[in-house]
Amino acid sequence: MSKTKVVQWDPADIKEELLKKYPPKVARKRAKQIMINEATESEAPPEIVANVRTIPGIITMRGCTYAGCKGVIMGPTRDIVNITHGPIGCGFYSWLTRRNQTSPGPDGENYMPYCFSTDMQDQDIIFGGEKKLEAAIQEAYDLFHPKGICIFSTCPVGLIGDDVHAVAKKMKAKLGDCNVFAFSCEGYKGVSQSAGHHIANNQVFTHLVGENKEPRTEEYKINLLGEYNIGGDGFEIDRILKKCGITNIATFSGNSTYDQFASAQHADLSCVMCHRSINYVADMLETKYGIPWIKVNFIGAEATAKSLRKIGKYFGDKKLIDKIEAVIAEEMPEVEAIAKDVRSRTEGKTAMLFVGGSRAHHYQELFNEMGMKTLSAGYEFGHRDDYEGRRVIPDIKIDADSRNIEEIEVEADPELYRARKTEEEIKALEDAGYEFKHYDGLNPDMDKGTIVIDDLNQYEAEKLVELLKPDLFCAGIKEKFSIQKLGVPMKQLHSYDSGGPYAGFKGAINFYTEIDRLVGSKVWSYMKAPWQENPELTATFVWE
Ligand code: CFM
Repeated sequence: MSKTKVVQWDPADIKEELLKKYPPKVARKRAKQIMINEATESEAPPEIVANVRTIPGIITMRGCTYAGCKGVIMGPTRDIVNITHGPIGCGFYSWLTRRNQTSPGPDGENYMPYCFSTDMQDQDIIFGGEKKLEAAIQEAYDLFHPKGICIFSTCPVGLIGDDVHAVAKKMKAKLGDCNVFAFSCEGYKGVSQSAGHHIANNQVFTHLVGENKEPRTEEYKINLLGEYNIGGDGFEIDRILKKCGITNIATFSGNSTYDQFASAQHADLSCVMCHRSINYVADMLETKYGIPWIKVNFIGAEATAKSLRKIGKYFGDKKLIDKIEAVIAEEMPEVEAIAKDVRSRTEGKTAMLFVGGSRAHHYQELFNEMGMKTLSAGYEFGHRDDYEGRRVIPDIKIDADSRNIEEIEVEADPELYRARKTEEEIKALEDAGYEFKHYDGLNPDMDKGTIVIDDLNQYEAEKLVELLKPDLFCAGIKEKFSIQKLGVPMKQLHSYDSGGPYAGFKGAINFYTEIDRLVGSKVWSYMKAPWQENPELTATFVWE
């Protein structure tokens, strides 16, 4: 494929091209998920349809509810034994496939390298798997004596009706010193992994948060919500927080431990990185314990500085504010020098970003810092608020699929609720432009006339690349090689390929230098797909 951009496409034509091959009914549905960003200062961009079922037959980029619960939220916690209740495939294929890093800690309690599964067989499906699950919990306990054991339901478990919660309750009582609880996170439970996040949030909040009553005496205590330590991002953020004198009580859930979750109620502020996966916990912490939450972003050096200042402003203490400024002043010169050098080569280059439910938003910061333009972006499983901002939440229609997920009732705790700021203090901050519980979503990041696409699929991804020829495409492993075969470099923004961290100041430097190499490499222009060289497939028998 030639990389010269011969045609200047109109976004409406691109949309039409993407839809052209579909049968009319499919095209009508997809049209509502492909949005031309027309936001202006005065008017909001058009609505996008999101968090709805993928049309059968389409090769989606999405994962399942079990993946969102077991893999995304609970996966990065090292000292909880995670048992997959189901056939071996679900456990095996979700075993260490996400690059959430951990440090084993002084106690060395780390079960992440293990794969625990009840390995259900045909007879368990027919006669029920509860006994097998009970035995698996007992076996894990006897071997490791962990603080907690979590049970994750896979599709067949839901279909045959095993009562995983009753088993967990029974075993918790029997074992005495081990917190056992379960998740009804069957893969089919929602339209994507997003449902699994919600289910995980509810159970962790119900069974774990608040367990550790030991008071905490550190200064400037925060929770970092929605940071999963992919490629070591969380390590870099923790380095910066520590340098500023900020205490991170609990990360949900990168490099986390049982005790971090159990102590989260001691924080005075929740900082939300990935809004999609964890906003439920942020809200529940506020309702039950009185901890306010703010949106932060540690992807991008400027964004990191901004987020630190936001934390400083909340606590309003001169000592902290000065320290934060000193840290920014110390870290920024190196970042800026490298950004400037890289920018001389990356300025004006173009990218497309299709990742999960928050990174297509966060990473635009890093690309902006390099002078790169995002032509098209979208989420696999974002909801409308992740595109259009939280202001649309009251207008989001609850459908049967969302109703499938339990909404738990949370009330102010009669003993532990403590408003961290008085109403006047909150108001004074807000009057000065401070935003609590605020998130604008992805659309405002995008230039006018760019294309925002929800639940992009294999066909549309290739078509987009063919039409717009970006200098870089960012998505996941399923997309990687099909895009590279089109002669366009592809960066995985889920796993970071083998790179990272990309968060914080050191992460920004890593990202700039890697992307510079990727988009500047000549190798892609030599790329010829096999069918371009030999249009006709030929084959011989091995015995010939
Ligand atoms: Fe949040 Fe994530 Fe993401 Fe996500 Fe994910 Fe991930 Fe992601 Mo892959 S929690 S929504 S379910 S930031 S695993 S660390 S990279 S799709 S954009």
